[in-house]
Amino acid sequence: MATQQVSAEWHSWIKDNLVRGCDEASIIAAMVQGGIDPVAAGIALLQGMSSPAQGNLALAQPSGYHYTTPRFPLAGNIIQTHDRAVRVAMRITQPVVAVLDSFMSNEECDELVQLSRAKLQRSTIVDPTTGRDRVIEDRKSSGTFFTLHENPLVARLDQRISDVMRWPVENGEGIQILNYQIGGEYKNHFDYFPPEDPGSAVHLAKGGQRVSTLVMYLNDVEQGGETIFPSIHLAVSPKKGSAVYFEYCNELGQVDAMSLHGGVPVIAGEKWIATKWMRQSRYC
Ligand code: PD2
Ligand code: ZN
Repeated sequence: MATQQVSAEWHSWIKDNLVRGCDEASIIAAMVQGGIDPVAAGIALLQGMSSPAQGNLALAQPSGYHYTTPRFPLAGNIIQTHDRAVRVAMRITQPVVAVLDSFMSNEECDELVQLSRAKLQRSTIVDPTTGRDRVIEDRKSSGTFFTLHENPLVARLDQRISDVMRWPVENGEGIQILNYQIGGEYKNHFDYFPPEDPGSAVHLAKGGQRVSTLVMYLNDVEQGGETIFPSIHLAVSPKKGSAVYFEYCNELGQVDAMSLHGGVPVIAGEKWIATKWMRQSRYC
């Protein structure tokens, strides 16, 4: 069976062949012949073409993370959830990222925003040393949480989210709603709790590591506000009702530094999102 893991040797082989002027189709063909999955070969080629410096190449292979079988399905254009068909607009496998169309209706987006407006509070981050919540400039937004099944809409969405993320409802933290005004942003970060940070322990005790995220866009942003994945040069534009999924903790408990991501500043308009974080086990 073809492998999705492209070794450092393959990456350097791609570089050599690009420098020699080989055409892209023959590079991919040789990799597939060598047992690499065609999609993985294409992504590795794109990384080689967009990162001429050796340092960037190192970014693509940072930490020995093993891309074991993803939770998110590797194929299929539609994900049938308990109440809605969700369309896969694009997916990549290293890191695992997928953009989903029509995840929510306009009415559902509007209702979530209306239910949240009066409850918003300034967002915080986890202090890496103490584990306590802290307000910092890197995260300029306000937000609020719903508990699991807090109302019929949230219960329906929690189930839909679980169907798409292929992970139990009980493992999810409550849906978080975030609002960014002009200039609001969330600088590059990981959603997992860095195992080496002393402050992570208190959070890991509540259901283990975070394994995957779904960011759901609740409005169209006039300008800015993209969700970016700098390691893979990807920017996802907010579109009302769509969502971006990514996963970063495999069945071995390793975390994927390639999942680095951020929300870039809103330039015009405002941005509303809902976020779901899944844990390794039941969240408590
Ligand atoms: O606002 C976003 O697009 C965004 C991007 C990355 C939000 C988060 N992460 C998050 O809340 O973790
Ligand atoms: Zn995040």
